[in-house]
Amino acid sequence: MKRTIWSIALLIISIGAMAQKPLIGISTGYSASDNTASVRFTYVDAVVNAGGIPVLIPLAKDSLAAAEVMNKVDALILSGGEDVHPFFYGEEPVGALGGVNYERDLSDRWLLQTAVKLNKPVLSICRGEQLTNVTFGGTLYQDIPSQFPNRPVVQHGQRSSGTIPIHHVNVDKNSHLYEIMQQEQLAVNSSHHQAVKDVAPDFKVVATAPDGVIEAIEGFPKYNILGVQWHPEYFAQQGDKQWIKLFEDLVKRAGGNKPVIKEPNMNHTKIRK
Ligand SMILES: [Mn+2]
Repeated sequence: MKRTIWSIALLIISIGAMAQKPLIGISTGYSASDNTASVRFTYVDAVVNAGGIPVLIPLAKDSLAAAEVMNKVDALILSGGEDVHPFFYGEEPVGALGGVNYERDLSDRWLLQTAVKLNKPVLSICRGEQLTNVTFGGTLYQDIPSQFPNRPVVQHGQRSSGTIPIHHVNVDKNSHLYEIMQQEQLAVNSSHHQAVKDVAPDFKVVATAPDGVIEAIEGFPKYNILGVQWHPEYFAQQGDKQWIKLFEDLVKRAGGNKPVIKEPNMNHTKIRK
């Protein structure tokens, strides 16, 4: 009898703990030719390691579908992917523009706009960061190597595994990113050839690469959005305690608790020049 009472008590405590876990929506890639929605498991594991419940969001076919799903989740991660269509910032495509996915651009924009309307926090990553900047009125370099004014640029399209930090970024001490990471310099991975050019109104640049390429933007306090140009989920998937903080921050902004991290620290951020 005693054991039964204890089991019930533990179950209630467990459910109570589970209730603290927010639902973290993750935008997915969309392939019309393959008829698939997909996303790297790095995002999923990063959310789980940070104490959130990952929910994959397939392409929204209209703004209502985006609003319905955003109404159910507690936060949004805008994941990486194709180049943003230059029409969204009033430009014609340059020769070096990569593949674009207009339907996904629309879906991601609806998700983002609804997240803001519903005051749901956002972490946008790589293409997600670029799309965030464009959605709120900013512009992009369509292709860093051929358009960025300062030469030479560091390698932003790394040829190494995404689990290897390839260049540094300098972090603005007066930023939410610094509050999370507590480091003025971070070693990051880099898998992009586009970057923020003109930052959107009410957003500010909070990290730049040594060549001046913008690597992170924030919309606080007007927009509950942090956008990073690199891929922290690769490190967070492996249990890197430092980079999991970025996802724990999203979980916290979504109303959840800081989880207990059991995984080992992979020490990616210790690599320095
Ligand atoms: Mn980079």
